Amino acid sequence: MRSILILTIFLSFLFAISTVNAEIIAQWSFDDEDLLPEINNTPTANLSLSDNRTAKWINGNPPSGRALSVSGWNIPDRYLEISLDTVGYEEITFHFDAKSSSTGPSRFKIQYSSDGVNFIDLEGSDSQIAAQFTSSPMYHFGFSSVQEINNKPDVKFRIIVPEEGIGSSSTGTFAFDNIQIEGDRGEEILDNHQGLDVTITGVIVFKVLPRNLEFGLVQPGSQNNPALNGPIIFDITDSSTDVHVEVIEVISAPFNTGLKIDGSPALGKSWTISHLSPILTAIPTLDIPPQISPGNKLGTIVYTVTGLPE
Ligand SMILES: [Ca+2]
Repeated sequence: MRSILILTIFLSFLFAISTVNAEIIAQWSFDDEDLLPEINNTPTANLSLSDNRTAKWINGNPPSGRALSVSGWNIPDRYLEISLDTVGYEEITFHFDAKSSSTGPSRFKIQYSSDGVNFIDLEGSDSQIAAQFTSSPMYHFGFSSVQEINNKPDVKFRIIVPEEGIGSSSTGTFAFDNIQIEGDRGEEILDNHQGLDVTITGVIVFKVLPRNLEFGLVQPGSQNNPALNGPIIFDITDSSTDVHVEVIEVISAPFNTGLKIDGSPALGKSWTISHLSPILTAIPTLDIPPQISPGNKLGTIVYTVTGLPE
């Protein structure tokens, strides 16, 4: 007797994403009397001064260390500039300590660039400059509403003195210490609970293992993350017919676009398993889109399992 048996099977993947606390992307303490960052978690963090002005060094905050002191703020739109790579980071914050001398600048504002070329004033960043260092950080600016600087290779920040804030003398100074840029690095845990053991009218016995397929920690933007305890094992031992298995649907991000099996998109993958050679393995991997939002997510793969006519 010829028969076609169809079973739709739902395998649920539990996808957990947890966001860790802010971490330092780059930090400058100036205690070594240079412009190099003490902490640099990007390939490119750099600090420079506009208009070929030179760095000098004074007592820092605290005074046991050093601080950067710069003169020449009697001309508008001069700035200190930081460039860095924010790939992998979001919720960026920028903080520092600053003070000015009596003939130095009185006000600054913050500008940012998401492409390293075009600069925009950070809304609400116009600030009066203190006369002395106080408890750190003295100035704090958040960019949670400025998504375009997240996850970019060439982001720049400027502490710029506008015309209304310039100093009265070229010898007046603007001093900086403890410049720090932080961001959240989304970390993701993928955990798949799949367990199946189905017998269909005594003809097909179909198992999928492992019960818990884990992808471990994966980063936004990463590709081909392997399942740590893969592969997927299809087992039709004790079946009396060959079986055709096909992925007909992959539901919810990032699985719908990111799940691959044996190197190609999971959707549409199919296998014919002989009952004479009843175990077949397949390698699952997962791509994570760069902008995947943190949070717990649940995805589903829908298979059809068909007994082929004898
Ligand atoms: Ca310092």
